[in-house]
Amino acid sequence: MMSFPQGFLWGGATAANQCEGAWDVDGRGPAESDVLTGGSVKSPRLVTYRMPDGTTGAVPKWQGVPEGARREVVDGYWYPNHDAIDFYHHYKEDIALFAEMGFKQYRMSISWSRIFPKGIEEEPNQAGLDFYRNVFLELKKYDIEPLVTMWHFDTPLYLDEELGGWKNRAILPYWDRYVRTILTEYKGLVKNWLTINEINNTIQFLGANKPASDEDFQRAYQHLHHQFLASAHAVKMAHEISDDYRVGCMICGVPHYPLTCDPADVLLTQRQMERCVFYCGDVQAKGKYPVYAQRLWDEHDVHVEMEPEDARVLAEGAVDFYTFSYYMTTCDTTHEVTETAGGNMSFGAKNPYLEYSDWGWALDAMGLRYYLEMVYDRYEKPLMVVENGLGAFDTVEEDGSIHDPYRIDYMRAHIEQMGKAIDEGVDLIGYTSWGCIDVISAGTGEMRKRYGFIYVDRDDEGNGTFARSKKDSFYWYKKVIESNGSDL
Ligand code: P53
Repeated sequence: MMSFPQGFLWGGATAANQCEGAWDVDGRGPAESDVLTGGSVKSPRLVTYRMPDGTTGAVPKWQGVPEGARREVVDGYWYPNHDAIDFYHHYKEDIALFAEMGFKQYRMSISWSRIFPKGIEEEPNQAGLDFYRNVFLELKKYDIEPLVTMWHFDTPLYLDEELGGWKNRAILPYWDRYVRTILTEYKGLVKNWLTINEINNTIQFLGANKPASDEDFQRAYQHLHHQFLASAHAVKMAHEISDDYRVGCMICGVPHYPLTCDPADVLLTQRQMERCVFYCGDVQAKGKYPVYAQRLWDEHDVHVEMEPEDARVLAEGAVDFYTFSYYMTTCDTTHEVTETAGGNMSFGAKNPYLEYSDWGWALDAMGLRYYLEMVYDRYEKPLMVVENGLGAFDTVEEDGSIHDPYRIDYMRAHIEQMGKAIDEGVDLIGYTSWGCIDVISAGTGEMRKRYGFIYVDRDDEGNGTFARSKKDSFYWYKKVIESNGSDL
């Protein structure tokens, strides 16, 4: 029998840049997510820019803009995050729907540039602070615990352009000011925080779209070192500011499997896990670089610049709990790859034992149990699954109903596997499915890649009323929460 503990934190997750919209409202400054166009599984999202001579252009996100270009919002492109699903003006209605499903926890993020529009201001933007205070007060009405991500793919564009973002250690004082501000401001309203969303994406996806040079690796590992410090600072400040605060890391949990039992494939897989997944979680959960880090750096002649005090800072900034997103698994091989997964953000060889989503993501519920047991053995810290779900096309019937048995099947299978991991002793304390209300896809910028229990009337051309409606999965998830995971 599945045994979710009393007080298990059932809920859903979103991110500011993918749901709020109101990108230039009430003093908010542009973020890096605001210069991204819409895309699809076949055509990548572009980042738009302006050259010194005034001409404009766009390149795939992973390619990097030309020398001398400044990323900017320019005419003639579609920026889906600008309006997103307009949560900024619908949060009361949306939170009421979350409460109707019985949410115990709602994972959301704060948009840094709503609080510090450029990132460099001395004083925060009051309207931005007020917005999140109102959201937290609304959640409190229904006893929904917020789980708040400090950074979810949305560095203020100004900081990114002027300083080079996370590549530059000089970002840290600005980060510290932002984090101290929100930790002070929301004391008493929030208990659980996450620092950097899917921190390992910087290294796990490096080289996936185009071959990476040693300089690319140098930049990626340096960027991560600064994010590790930022995360450690946040943990330390949180503990100083309130005894109620707990801070977690957030890892993109894509387990790697060897495609064959050739020992060379097994060794390759272990090394891929180290680079893509464990490297970040180890530093954040154990408070120090793992032994294999030196090998990873040496492979690309990387020299991470560190200050003498950094080791102490990392040690003092180990997280209280470990969280991760879980969507898929991937396969590694030293042999010739005959069939690839071929999706967006899903790479490697195709697993013949698994089905794939319409976006090429491997559907693998048992992989979630594998991952939970593996990371619990490794860290022995409380775990939360803070993203999981099926991005799918939904159809609205003539009577307005939305039948999504595929989503229910996906989630049922994953929740079953979580129950089994708990039965084996894993200290799993929460589950927030991704995009509990339909949001803009991070990978493709699409609206039609939907994850929600709640449907939002909005399409990829910007048509729609933003009206919310309940899918079949809404009623199903309500029942799951009501029965604490026993009625699936
Ligand atoms: P979308 C890649 C692989 C796995 C998860 O993704 C990823 C990514 C980056 O796109 O992102 C996380 O919207 C991320 C969310 C995102 C969600 O997964 O591409 O934390 O912001 O929306 C789902 O389908």
